[in-house]
Amino acid sequence: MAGTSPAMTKGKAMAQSSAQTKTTAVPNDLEPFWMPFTANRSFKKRPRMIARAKDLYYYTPEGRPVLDACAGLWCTNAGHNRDPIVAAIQAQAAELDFSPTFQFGHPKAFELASRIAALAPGDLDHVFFTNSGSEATDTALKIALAYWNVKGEGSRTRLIGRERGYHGVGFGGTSVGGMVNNRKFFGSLLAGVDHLPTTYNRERQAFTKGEPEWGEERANALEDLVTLHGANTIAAVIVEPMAGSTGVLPAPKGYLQRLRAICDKHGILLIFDEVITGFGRLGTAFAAERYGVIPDMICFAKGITSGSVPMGGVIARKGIHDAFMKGPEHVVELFHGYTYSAHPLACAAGLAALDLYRDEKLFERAKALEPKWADAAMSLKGLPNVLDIRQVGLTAGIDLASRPDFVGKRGYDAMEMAFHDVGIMVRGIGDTLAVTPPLTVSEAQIGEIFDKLGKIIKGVS
Ligand code: PXG
Repeated sequence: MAGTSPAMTKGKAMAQSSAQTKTTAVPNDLEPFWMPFTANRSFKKRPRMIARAKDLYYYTPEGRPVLDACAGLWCTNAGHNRDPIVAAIQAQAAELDFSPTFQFGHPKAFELASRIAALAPGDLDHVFFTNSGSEATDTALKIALAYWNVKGEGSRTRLIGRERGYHGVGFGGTSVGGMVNNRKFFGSLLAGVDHLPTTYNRERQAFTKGEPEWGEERANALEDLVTLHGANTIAAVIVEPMAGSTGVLPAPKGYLQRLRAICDKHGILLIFDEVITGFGRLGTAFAAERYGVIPDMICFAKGITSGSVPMGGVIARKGIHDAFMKGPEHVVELFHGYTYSAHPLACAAGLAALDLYRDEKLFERAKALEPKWADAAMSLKGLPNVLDIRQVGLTAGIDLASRPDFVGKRGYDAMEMAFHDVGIMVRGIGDTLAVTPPLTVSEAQIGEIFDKLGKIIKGVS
């Protein structure tokens, strides 16, 4: 188990105390930074400022510890500022800061691609690197469209997402995404897509641990879209095996299997967006493994470097990659890529993170902790305003009743109170609280997380 050897405990204690005792100056002018996905005016009136981190803890500029129950933004799966990752980034910066991966290469890019391919299921064996999850989903959608072109089926142009899905903020990901606030201002470029219905149904599944029994048949909506549009116009379906950004919506039992079967029947590509579920979040390297379903492409990001350096990517099945490998050999096969695809610092961080996941058996650890985590999450049932609790892997979503005045206000109040008064970071997504700690979380910390959440939920009642 991570963090149990005496040497590590001592090292940890030293690192934590230096993180705690240090103080950091905060700039006077907070105005110029237009913060992403943030209520800027509220934040700047009462900032939630973070200066340092180690393992499960953030530290404010004054050195106050804040328990990170979110793994950053679902990304620091190995915990914060892990020594081997820090050392790998430092060494890489000193050795090779940048080299292009357009027409040139550096060794760690190939090494990392091999390591990721080895973790992926079935014949998903080629990795295209990006710098974020948004770029990963846009890349997968573009590969899907290009694939049908090179296969001579250029009429397959329609992309299908799902209501309450989140696939980042590029135009492709926004188009297939299913969150109204992320779409409603950006209408004109969001054409040529359709959406499956959400699988969430509170009446049928409230307070279910893990995958709900109800909802498999929601996959049949894909058959309806095939009837409406014709299979030969549909390029791909993209879904998150567990919808994270809309508050932890686990796939119903059998749903992903049924989606795979319908895609196979009609020759439609199936893309799993595993930006959150990849790298151990659900107790396996990828959620595809948990469900025994092999998609045609997997999008990843976040956990690949344990959040330390931006990186994302797409893992494609051999047949998809190979379809592009034809024509004159000096010609570029896919006109797509980013200056920083497979950036050396990200590759070094990725290799070090994968070593940690393997050496500390963190995916297995997440799996072993899941029953305890699920019980702890469900212990909040019955507290004021708790309408539903969902859980899968090391994630939990807690729906609170909205305040009568404003939707999202109770969730916002809870996040503020958590940070300022209780010393824990939780995500407020509207009135849903999402918790998803590093996979190194201890059983005692699981207890602490849900104890603190209980206090917060009572505090905002
Ligand atoms: N796909 C999925 C499934 C995601 O969760 C992205 C794509 C986009 O990744 P980038 O790296 O471009 O942000 C994400 C991102 C939240 C939250 O609290 C979730 C994400 C990002 C920010 C906040 O729900 N996921």
